[in-house]
Amino acid sequence: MDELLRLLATGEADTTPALAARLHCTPEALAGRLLALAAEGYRPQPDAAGRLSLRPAADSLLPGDILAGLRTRTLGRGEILYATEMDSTNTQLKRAAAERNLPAGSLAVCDRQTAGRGRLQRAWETPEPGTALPCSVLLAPDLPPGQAHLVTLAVAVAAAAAIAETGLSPGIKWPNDVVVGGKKCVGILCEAVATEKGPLIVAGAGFNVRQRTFPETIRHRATSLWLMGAHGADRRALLCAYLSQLERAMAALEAEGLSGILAEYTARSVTLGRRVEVIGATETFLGTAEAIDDTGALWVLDDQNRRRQVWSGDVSVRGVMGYV
Ligand code: BT5
Repeated sequence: MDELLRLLATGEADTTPALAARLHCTPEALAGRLLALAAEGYRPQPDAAGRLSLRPAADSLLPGDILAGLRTRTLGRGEILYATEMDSTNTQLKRAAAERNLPAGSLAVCDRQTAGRGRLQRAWETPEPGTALPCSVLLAPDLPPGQAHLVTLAVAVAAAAAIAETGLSPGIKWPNDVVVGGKKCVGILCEAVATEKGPLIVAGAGFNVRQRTFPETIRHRATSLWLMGAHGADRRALLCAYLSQLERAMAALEAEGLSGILAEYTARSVTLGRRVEVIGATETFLGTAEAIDDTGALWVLDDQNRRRQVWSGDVSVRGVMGYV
């Protein structure tokens, strides 16, 4: 990121003469650089003492504006890849991480995805520009071998906690759908990427923020924060809250394993205690969801009274996301 922009965003900026001296440029050159930033959409403003800092516009996802709102130590503080339109933030961040040495904590974010991806080759819809928050974070989790799949549960906890900060009451449908009012508000897709530093994880989350409507095919199971009543939800504020929550949840996961986040996860669960249909690769069965263990597996008491451990697959929960 441009050094002037970084100084303005992190509140280290000063008066224009002091800034020019710090950046070793003339006041005229500094004025030109400030104009160029304004043309990109940034709004540097002086305080009473003439010290310049960024005043982010509402809902702006410009990298400098994101940096100005961060309260994290590492997440969001690597590179920030931003474009109004991307095919998929996961695809872009995976490619960049594989091609160059991106620091962990790097972020990809856009206003609109043209080829957003769900699990199992399904599509993730973010058609209207500026209403959704598709974002991906590069993580280097310090976890024992075989536990990387737990990251997705930490992402769900963090996304739900960030939404709770808007005043709504989100739930988590096992393993990683975040729902509000029984409809899906966030989809999560974590993928591994091979880098020079070894395997890292790209944690993608698509938040539905300001959509007023959804395509016919998903209307019965999708919602947005706006539709649930959070009319003031701001995508940049939500992103910054999410990154703080993700840093906290990942630290707890790394320190204590799943038990570090399990109480919070189960408190938000809309799956436990409910009738479920488990759609596996080889069979489908009905039962009641009873527990989530510290490996992240779901335990279901099936209708033949057998306790069954479910590792993956799709689980429909009665009353949630259009399943009746
Ligand atoms: C997911 O898949 O829920 C994971 C979605 C991850 C999206 C993020 S956005 C940032 C990053 N970049 C990407 O390319 N992906 C990640 P799955 O559980 O397979 O759910 C997909 C299904 O959800 C679709 O088949 C639709 O039925 C439904 N769906 C599609 N778009 C939706 C939306 N905007 N809101 C709610 N449901 C949606």
